Amino acid sequence: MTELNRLNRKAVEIRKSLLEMIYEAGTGHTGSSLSNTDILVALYYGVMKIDPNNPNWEERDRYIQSKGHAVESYWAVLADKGFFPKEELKTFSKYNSRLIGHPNNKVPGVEMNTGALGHGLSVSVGMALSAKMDKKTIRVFTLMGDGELAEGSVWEAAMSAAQYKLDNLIGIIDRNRLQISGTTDDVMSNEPLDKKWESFGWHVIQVDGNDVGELVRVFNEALQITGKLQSFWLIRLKEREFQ
Ligand SMILES: Cc1ncc(C[n+]2csc(CCOP(=O)(O)OP(=O)(O)O)c2C)c(N)n1
Ligand SMILES: [Mg+2]
Repeated sequence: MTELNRLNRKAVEIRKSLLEMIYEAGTGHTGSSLSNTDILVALYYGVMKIDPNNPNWEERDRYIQSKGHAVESYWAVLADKGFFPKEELKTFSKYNSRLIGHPNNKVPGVEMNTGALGHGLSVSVGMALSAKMDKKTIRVFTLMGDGELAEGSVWEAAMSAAQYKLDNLIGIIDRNRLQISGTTDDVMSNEPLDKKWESFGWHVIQVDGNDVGELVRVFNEALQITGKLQSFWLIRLKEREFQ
């Protein structure tokens, strides 16, 4: 099996696993989790430096899921990587389970409690800055929703990332054009999205967020760029038609 087939197959397994969890629990964020499954697979199976046997390994890359509600794909990936037993996925959203409806750092592998949108990028800026100060090669990956960008704190963080020249921080936007109460265009349009980020000093790249192979390629390409003020990457879905 080629590497690409392996990753695509993994994405199907993760989707199956998260749908089973949601069915079993009778609750969950189905669309949001399916939306970022390929991004998670690319990061965890093709890009990030992590060690499930040593979740607190100091040199590990950091992943912050700022769009915390999409937790089911996250739990499925962490279990599959071996951060905790897969069997535990059956307890999702049940009484006394640590696999609650949003990421929390009682679960090995989770760096930050998220769910209240708009905070992930700020904390990521702090992590990336401290890695730089400690001269460590840690990379920080932050996944945001496009509806989440209505939170003003995201833009403060975007500005400070440029101020501190954080070329070890990669911001990812899951550009599915939907948020909880409608389309992003109707609720809080953020167009022109690429130009906004560019004007904040970020290097923007657009990629099909459901193409695992492309995602791995683009992440690795982004990571080659160091020492430049504008080595910031924004990943978003190519424009798609929604019926
Ligand atoms: C501060 C805050 N306000 C409101 C919510 C409620 N909420 C949960 S999901 C969501 C929509 C998120 O949309 P988006 O960021 O586009 O995520 P995705 O489409 O990937 O699910 C909202 C508003 C929240 N979690 N946090
Ligand atoms: Mg969205």
